[in-house]
Amino acid sequence: MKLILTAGLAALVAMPAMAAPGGAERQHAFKQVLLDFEPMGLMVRERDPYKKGAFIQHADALKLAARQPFTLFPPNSIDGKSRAKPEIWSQPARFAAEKTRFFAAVDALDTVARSGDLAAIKKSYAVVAQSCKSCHDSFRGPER
Ligand code: ASC
Repeated sequence: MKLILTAGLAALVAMPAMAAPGGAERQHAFKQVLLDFEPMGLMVRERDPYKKGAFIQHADALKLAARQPFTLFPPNSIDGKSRAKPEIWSQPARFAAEKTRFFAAVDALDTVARSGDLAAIKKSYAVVAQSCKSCHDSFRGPER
């Protein structure tokens, strides 16, 4: 009996953490992506010195970080903090195609990072940035 009560209480306490994710969770996850994407951007724009090892570390981390936000788009998860457009859910194949293209671009950047070929890295970085923009143009609404 005591065990059942304890388990019940634990489930109740855990509920907020288990609530469906919304805009705030997605925005946090996308900000984590920028923590790796922006330092690479500074290097490809030659605002910071290019360092092969640091660039590879960011490219490795980006591969993991880039996947995370896309686990946080369950149906009916537009809330007050969300810029997600309803088209994400009404045109799932188009959204999935953007996601697939983004992951492919991020994976290609990680591969080319290992070459240390800065000209090739710049091109690959631009493909990732274009993928961000393409998805935002179709599926991200204005700030609210
Ligand atoms: C960024 C950022 C984006 C993309 C996009 C690329 O650094 O925050 O949303 O790149 O602007 O065009």
